Amino acid sequence: MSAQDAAGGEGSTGARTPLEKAADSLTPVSERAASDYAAQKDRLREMVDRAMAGRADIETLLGGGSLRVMYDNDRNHVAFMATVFESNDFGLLARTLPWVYGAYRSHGYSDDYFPAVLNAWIGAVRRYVPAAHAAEIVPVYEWMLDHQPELIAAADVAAGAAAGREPAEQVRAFLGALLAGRAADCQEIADELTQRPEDLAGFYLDVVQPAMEEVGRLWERDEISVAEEHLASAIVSRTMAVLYTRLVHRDVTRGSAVVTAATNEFHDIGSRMAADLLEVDGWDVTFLGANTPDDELLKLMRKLHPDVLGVSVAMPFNLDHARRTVAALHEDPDLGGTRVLVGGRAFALRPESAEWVGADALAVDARDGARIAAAWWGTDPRDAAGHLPGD
Ligand code: B12
Repeated sequence: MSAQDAAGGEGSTGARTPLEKAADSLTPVSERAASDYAAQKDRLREMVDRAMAGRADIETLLGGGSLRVMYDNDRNHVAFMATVFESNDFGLLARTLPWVYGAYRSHGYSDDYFPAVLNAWIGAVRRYVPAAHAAEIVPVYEWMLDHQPELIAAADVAAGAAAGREPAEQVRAFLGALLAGRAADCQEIADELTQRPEDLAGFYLDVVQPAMEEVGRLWERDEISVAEEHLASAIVSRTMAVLYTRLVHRDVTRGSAVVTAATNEFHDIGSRMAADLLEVDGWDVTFLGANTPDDELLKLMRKLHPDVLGVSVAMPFNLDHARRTVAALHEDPDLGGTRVLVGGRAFALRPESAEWVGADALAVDARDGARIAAAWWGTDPRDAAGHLPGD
């Protein structure tokens, strides 16, 4: 199964949006222009930080938001745009921008912030990227400026669709306990729903994942704080650790896997689920958690020679890290036998990115990851609907 096949599957976000179609008009950027932009990332960001912080109207533009968060956003922006230019995937740009506009606006940023910051990026690109290559990059920023109304409308549509969803009863109960900081109640719900190792997938995918996605929507709408988001993540990690010791100790009946979040990727709950479900399914799993540096991962891979490497990417601006890891793996003759499985929110947004990263397959969720790995190993105990015995 190739990443291409998987891209058309369950995880696909469906038909192309009008913005994606509009982005077809953009001219691909040359490799040298993309690498000049990437090489100047820090300077570009510093100039934009300074230009924005120095504006007399900055408080109004940020709607009371902090400069610290704006600096983080600028760092994320330049990393993301470097990936867009390197991949020439303007569909990724068109898929991600409405989320960015929606999240910034619900955190109080004024609509005037976007043209202000985009013009600041154009100024920085003209200043630091050689003119011939700046001439390739600037039209992409101008395209964003020209599509302000469409971007704002798309952000509203996305927010409306998310607001219409009502979480299921168990998800509401788990989410309520998470946000109230009642770790013991979360554990009780988890214990009730997971009598056997086979129950883990259902609890992870049908309760924890939607609850965490709702946490994300609440944060995006500025209804909970970053601290509450951290609280929810911390309780989920503790709950999963208890379930792991109680349920995930099976004989190894398949190969070995290393599972990690990409470099700079701090979302590790999804990869942890993938690791647990592989282990339940008989794999010998080494789980590394968040933000594993590429070079250190490679060193460990050379020691372990796993059959499968699972890499998780939630943030589109970390796709290039995953790509570098996979490229380094493919260049190493000792690691020729390792197949790469990717998963995470970045690919749900843009399944085509799995191919760009160089993955052998894309998993739409953690259960799918175990199914793909089992198929690679050659013995898949699941029925035609993809369920494990007892699922
Ligand atoms: C908790 C959280 C955090 C925590 C993470 C803690 C932790 N230990 O993981 C912290 C606070 C660190 C964080 C930071 C950030 N976050 Co955050 N975060 C979330 C949140 C609320 C939940 C993530 C989660 O656990 N989801 C549940 C898991 C189970 O889902 P999943 O990751 O998709 O994994 C499933 C599948 O994708 C798959 N899978 C995933 N990986 C793999 C790997 C393999 C090998 C396989 C087989 C399968 C697989 O299996 C899983 C189960 O099915 C999401 C909301 C959301 N919709 O996910 C936002 C979210 C992802 N974050 C977001 C943002 C913006 C950020 C920050 C930039 C700012 C911030 N909020 O602080 C930083 C970026 C940090 C970085 N460099 O990575 C945005 C991203 C928007 C976008 N453009 O895509 C989101 C969507 C919130 C939102 N609605 O706006 N975040």
